[in-house]
Amino acid sequence: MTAGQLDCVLGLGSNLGDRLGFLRAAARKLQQHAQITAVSALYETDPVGPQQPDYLNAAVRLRLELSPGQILELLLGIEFGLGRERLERWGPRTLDLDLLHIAGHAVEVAGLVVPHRELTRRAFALLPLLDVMPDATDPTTGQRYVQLAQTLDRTGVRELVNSRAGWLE
Ligand code: A4P
Ligand code: MG
Repeated sequence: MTAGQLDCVLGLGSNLGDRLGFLRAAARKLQQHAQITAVSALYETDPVGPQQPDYLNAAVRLRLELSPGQILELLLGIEFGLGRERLERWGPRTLDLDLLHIAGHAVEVAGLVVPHRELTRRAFALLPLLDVMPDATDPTTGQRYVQLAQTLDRTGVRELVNSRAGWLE
């Protein structure tokens, strides 16, 4: 890592259409702007929120030279480009990209809160994050996420067999 680079984890989710295709397309677009240093397994997950189809969730770890605000803009641009329509809170979507965590940084600026507010309450976000950054800690409290994950309800979060090896390739 050089000065100015951020070590981030993004959460990816899709529950409409070709779910894996959307996750792959999003990761490829991210690769145009950043180096992906790790990719999680794929998880089939029961929806949290209104009734809707199951999600496919994953996480990628990125090293990039943008400010947090610029990262959010990049994510929103990719979501928009891949057909995301904003209809209801926590509702179904072709693609959801969340900035889950930035190593060593807590951020609260206009429209952006990192770590993601729901991260430690959601197994569908925290388990993929731990695949790509096993030693991640809360930047404010120093608490290890792996420890928080031990008491998290994992019901409805199913790791897909053999999905760690290269769904992105
Ligand atoms: N925003 C603030 N902080 C962040 C951040 N760290 N990362 C702002 C990304 N965005 C952040 O988010 C709304 C706004 O939050 C963004 O425009 C950004 O300015 P959104 O995802 O576009 O809106 P939303 O979906 O209506 O609400 P919300 O609360 O963000 O939804 P979530 O939390 O993204 O949850 N169930 C399963 N099993 N798997 C899922 O992936 N995802 C959701 C969506 C619901 N249920 C799910 C899943
Ligand atoms: Mg979101």
